[in-house]
Amino acid sequence: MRSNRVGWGVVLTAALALAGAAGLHSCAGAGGGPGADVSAIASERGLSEADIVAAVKTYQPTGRFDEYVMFASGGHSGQVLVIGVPSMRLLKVIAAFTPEPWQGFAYGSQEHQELMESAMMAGHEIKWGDTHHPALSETDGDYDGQFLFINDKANPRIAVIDLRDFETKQILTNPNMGTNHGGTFVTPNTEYVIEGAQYSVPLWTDYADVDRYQEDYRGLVTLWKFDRARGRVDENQSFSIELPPYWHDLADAGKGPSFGWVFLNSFNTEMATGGIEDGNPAFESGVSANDMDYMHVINWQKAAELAAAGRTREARGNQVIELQTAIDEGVLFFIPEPKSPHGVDVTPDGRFLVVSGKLDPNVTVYSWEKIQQAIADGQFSGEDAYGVPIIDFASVIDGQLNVGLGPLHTQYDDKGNAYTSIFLDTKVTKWSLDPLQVLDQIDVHYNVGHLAAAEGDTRTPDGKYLVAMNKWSIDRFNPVGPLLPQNFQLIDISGDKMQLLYDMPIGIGEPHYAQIVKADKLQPFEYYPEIGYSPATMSASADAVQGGEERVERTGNQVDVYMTSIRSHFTPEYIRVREGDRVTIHITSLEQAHDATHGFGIAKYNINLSLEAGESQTVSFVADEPGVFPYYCTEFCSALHLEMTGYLLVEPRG
Ligand code: RUQ
Ligand code: CUA
Repeated sequence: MRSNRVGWGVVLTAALALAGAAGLHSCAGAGGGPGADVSAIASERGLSEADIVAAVKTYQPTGRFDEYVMFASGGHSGQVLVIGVPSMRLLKVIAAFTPEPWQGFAYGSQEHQELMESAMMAGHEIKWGDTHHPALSETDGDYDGQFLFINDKANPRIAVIDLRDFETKQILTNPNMGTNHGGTFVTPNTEYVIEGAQYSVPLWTDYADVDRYQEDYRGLVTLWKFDRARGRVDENQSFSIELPPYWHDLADAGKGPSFGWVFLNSFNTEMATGGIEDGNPAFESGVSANDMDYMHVINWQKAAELAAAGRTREARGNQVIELQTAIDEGVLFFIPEPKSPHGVDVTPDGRFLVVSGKLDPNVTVYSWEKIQQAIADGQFSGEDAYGVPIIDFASVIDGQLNVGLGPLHTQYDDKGNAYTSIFLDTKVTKWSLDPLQVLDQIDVHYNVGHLAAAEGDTRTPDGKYLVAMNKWSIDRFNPVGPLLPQNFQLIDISGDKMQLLYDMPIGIGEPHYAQIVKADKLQPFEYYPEIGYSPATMSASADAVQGGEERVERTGNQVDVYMTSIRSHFTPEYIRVREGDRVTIHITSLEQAHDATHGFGIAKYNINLSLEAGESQTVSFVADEPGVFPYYCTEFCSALHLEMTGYLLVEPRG
């Protein structure tokens, strides 16, 4: 049994001082019961001094809100996780790409059916996504709390989520990519949402074998024009830029002095095509043969002008600036970067870019001033096989710093420091930008991917908290079979030394990146602002049903049911139809109370809606199975919730 009897005086003093500061009463014996004596409990549970401090820093008494909210991707669950910081309580899983029954997402409503149809790719309705990088909308380089974007790497798509109701409003498909990864990132006023491809595929022809790789395969970056007033991307004003057939990784948008530019990492500049079965080098060695890959430096403002002027070529319905045009017009430049990079992270002041090459122990800091100068002077050290000018590496480097083996991704605090995740050493390294030096390191458990610091990729980071998003958890939690949760570790970065505060298991998918926003920037609805509101349009629904207007209308074999829900009944309570009828239920929640949600599930018909207060939805189906099917409210909404039910009666034909 572990015990730590050292330093109890200090701990108790600290705990009591904190309790006192919070205006609470806390003293041994007060109120009696086993909860009263902190030192006895800590000693019995084998908690160290650091454990108690960590507990005091993260515990939220009931009813107290977190200071920050983290939006984390859900990996191949296809969703977005919403987590309170510092308590690390899971607040919500937003259905982004994958059907989700609790939210009634894609379980029968016409609105979601239309969304899923708009999100089809290659003729398939896709029931999953691989979400990697969430991006909060920004104003002047700071999160504004209005919208969230997220990519689906697997099926190159982007989802637009409105943070008034935390629901997905739009899914954009990219017909010219095989997969994406350099997304989503936004420009500083959310002018554009950036989506970079990952694995190159043929661009101008529908099919080409890999032996035509260098001729026909291409990389691509798409800039989706965001219309903030509509809360939607405007596809007609969006465009792409053709890139050489390298593979592309993460991106970031410049800000401050580097406003107007996008930086995009690449790997496989070798253009290896794998095929070990044909005697070629395997992908993993072929794509990392060279010491350097190319950071892509892209002038998006110039590109937008070209697109507006029609200097594009159409590919599968999208406008694409051809590679040669991008070169001729000074839209695209390369700078060598240590091979197989992951993150490229612009510093808060926009003056430097930090790149981590996973196979190099250094972070490389590029100076935007020097890059700009090299471009202005036309100082290039050569060009790649496609004619893209290459800026000399040594001339634009501010410095390199050894931060450990396998650096991946960097975030910033409010004191001029940077934090880099170190995958192979399974650590986080804290370092200062000026002078370039390592300040601290902390072990994480295990194999950290991205980091997210409080507002840590904005113009004004907050410091305070950092979350290490670890891929493996191994021995951190109770065993749950061979598939284990990922491990989010909350780290206090307010002092000189980083302190580990909390481990949060993530038992749904594998998150990649996250962003942490000050909670008071979010202004979500408490309920939909009027009865009969459609989340699909964020306006009053033409299908809304007011109380007293409930009815059933039949035209031939079309049956329209105008239904309402309010604690604790559906009106009507019977839906009588005949086998083969097309049944359309227009259903409105008459509630206007905070948290008064009703579900609407129909047995055996694979239908379940979530009707938040004031919401209107429509569900339409063919009553193809005769019989008696109860419908009921799937939310425990009231004492008479079990009684909130009705019958769908489908009379057999003939
Ligand atoms: S990724 S760590 Cu898309 Cu960076 Cu996974
Ligand atoms: Cu409404 Cu349960």
